[in-house]
Amino acid sequence: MRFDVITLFPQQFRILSDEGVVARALNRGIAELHLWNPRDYASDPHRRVDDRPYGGGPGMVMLFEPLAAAIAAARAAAPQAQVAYLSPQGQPLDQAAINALAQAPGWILLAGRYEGIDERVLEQYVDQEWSIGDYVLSGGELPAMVVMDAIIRLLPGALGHARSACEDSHMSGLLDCPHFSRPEVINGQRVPEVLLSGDHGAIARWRHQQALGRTWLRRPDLLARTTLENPLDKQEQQLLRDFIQARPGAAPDSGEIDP
Ligand code: 9D3
Repeated sequence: MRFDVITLFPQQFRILSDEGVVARALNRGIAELHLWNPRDYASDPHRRVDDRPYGGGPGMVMLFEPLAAAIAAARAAAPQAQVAYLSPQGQPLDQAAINALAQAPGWILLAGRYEGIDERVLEQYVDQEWSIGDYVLSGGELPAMVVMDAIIRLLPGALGHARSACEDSHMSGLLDCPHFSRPEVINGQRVPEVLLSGDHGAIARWRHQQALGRTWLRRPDLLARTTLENPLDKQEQQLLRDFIQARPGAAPDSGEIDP
């Protein structure tokens, strides 16, 4: 998959290519990253990329012309790609959205700075608008990197072991179970006995029960949505009942009770 990123801060993307899963995928040719700086497309002698907003107010707005020229250059190099603008006003992404985005041949990602971009860029060039959550960041670069990381790790061959991506927390719609490694005892805290039993059936049931129980406790919203699409079978219902019964007083964090 090919990514073309429009950014005033192309150096920030070295975080992706320096080390880790994404860096390996880039080196193996599983994904490609191309960076386009609107400043290189600014036509005036001062290479301006921002100006004051019409109507007044604080902050600056990214100018139409350098952005449009950078997007046009990226489009010519990646004609199959759609343009996505990272913005707090965008569609909030979740794992289901990322899974769908991973099917595209490529994306042109527009990372904004300042207060935002001239609205006419959106009207003329942008196909999709994405947010990574309801909190305020100082630009679209980190969101672009977050989205690329989430997509690239799904691409065939990006992870060492093929199983890990689809067994992930959120892929199943449930939170992950707890994990333990050596040593068996740390400051008096023992590894749960079942994990040392060698009984693979019992271990799988315990992990599934922990995933169900932790999702019920911490993310009842997630459990409700997941079970709406894919209801718990009899065995899963029993695992969750046993988890809840083993913890007197436990209730979902939100305190939500079904009406
Ligand atoms: C504090 C400035 N805000 C005006 C009241 C508007 C604003 C403009 C630009 C807020 C944030 C940003 C920069 N953020 C992004 O470019 C961004 C973002 C985010 O801040 N949160 C979640 N997802 C995203 S995607 C891009």
